[in-house]
Amino acid sequence: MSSIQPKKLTVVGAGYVGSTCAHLAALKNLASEIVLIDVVEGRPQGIALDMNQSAAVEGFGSRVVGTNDPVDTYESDLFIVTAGRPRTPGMSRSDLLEVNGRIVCDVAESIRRGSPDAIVIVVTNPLDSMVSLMRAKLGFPAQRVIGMAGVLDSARFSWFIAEATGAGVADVDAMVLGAHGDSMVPMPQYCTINGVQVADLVPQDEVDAMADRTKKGGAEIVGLLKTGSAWYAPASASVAMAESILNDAKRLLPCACFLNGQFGFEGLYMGVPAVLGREGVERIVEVPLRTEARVAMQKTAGAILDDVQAMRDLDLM
Ligand code: A3D
Repeated sequence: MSSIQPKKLTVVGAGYVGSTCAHLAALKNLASEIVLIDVVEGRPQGIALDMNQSAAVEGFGSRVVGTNDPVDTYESDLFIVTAGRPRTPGMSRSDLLEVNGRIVCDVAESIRRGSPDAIVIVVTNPLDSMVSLMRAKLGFPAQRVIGMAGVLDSARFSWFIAEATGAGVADVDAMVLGAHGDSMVPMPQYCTINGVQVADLVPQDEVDAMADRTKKGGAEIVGLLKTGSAWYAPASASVAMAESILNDAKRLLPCACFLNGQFGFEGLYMGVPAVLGREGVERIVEVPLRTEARVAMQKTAGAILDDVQAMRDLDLM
């Protein structure tokens, strides 16, 4: 087991995604103190007690603190924000804009007040607009406010590729860029199995079908669960980003980053490959895009800007 760092990680929202994030982070000894905060009284405290009792079996050294008081989150190094409603069948992520937008505004206020140097990973949907809103409310440098989506969407694509090819999923690398929604942009050109292009192993129509299933990957799970959305893979993806930041591992991961001219876009958050380290987004990597992907990135930017406009119309930002 890795040694423990004297760091404070706060997970906001002790629901399915948040509590799974806190447990995964503890299992990985990611931070000496892991704070789990929720508005529901007793829930984060109960979950924290349960998790701390699992430490005796698992042997992790992180201490989990459950709370309803934002003061307990002060001076955190990193936040993973999962507070907000998930989708139910028939809902698009954008249907959550108003209710989750108000929650993100509240959460931003306590982060700004008590942890002005923190890095913030946003998970709450609709992801691209919620991360834009978080940044606007925090006023932090953009490299310290990042959205989680690309790691999850790429992991979903990887799983479908592994299933279709029979390859071990650990050997599969996939990449999905753009918005976290129907307009996301799977990048078959960057999908490989131990360096071998998936496009060289699988007919194009099968690759297209896997890319399409990836775009609908969240809705497929919502349809099966009926009462909420996915949480295991979303939590794994969020903790992978947190791990790269807290351990300064400088992993190249697709995440929602603020673009300042990269890929030809200015002033919006979008899923792009980025190096994550102790400073947050340390570099955005402008991989070459084929014409098809360029057109898809334009379309995805349009969808993101529509949601940002909807937030302005709601007076959220
Ligand atoms: P759920 O299990 O309902 O948990 C949400 C928790 O947030 C609940 O316990 C609420 O009490 C809590 N909460 C509400 N307001 C606040 C607040 N102001 N401060 C602290 N806690 C609060 O949902 P979930 O865990 O399944 O999903 C959480 C969010 O993540 C939803 O918006 C999902 O849509 C989103 N999500 C995003 C992805 C992405 O890939 C971006 C994947 C999965 C889920």
